[in-house]
Amino acid sequence: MASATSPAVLIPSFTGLKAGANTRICAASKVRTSMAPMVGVKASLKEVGVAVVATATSAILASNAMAIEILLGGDDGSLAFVPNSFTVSAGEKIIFKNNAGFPHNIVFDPDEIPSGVDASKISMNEEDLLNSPGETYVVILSEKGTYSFYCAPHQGAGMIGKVTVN
Ligand SMILES: [Cu+2]
Repeated sequence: MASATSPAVLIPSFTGLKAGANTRICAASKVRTSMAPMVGVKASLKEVGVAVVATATSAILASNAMAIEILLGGDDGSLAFVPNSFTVSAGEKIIFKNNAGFPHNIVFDPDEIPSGVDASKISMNEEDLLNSPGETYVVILSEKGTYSFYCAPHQGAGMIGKVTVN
C-alpha cells in the first residue's frame, strides 16, 4: 500500500530540512506534501499509531523550521511582539504581521546584533510603518547569534523583542 511507506519517506525529508534550513525557502509546497499523505496513513494504518504521531510532529516541526510568524500587538491590546522572545534557524523566514495597536515597525538595535551584521539591512526605516491590518514585514537572518529589536513608535511602551538564530 502506498501510504504505508509515507512515514519512512517523510521523516528523512524532515531531517534534511532541518540540516539545510538555509538552503531553500518553499514553505507552502513542503508543508502541503507532508500533510496530505499523513491523512491517508491515519485512516488506513490504525496499528501504527506511534508512527503516525511521530509523522504529525515532524510535519509541524518542518513547517516551523521554514517560517515563524510574530504578531505585532497582542489580541488583548498590549503593545508587544507576540511572542517577544523566540528562536529560529539561520535562513528561516521571520514574518512580522500587524495584529493590533498598529502602526508598528521593526528596527534592529545596531548594538545588540552579531558583529558584522548591518542593522539597516534587516530593519525597517524608523519612519516607515505598517499601517494596515495583516500587513507584514519579512526578514531572514543568516548570521547566528542574538538580535534585539523594537518597534520605534512603541519602544517606550516596552514593545521590544529578542530573537536567537541557531
Ligand atoms: Cu508598535
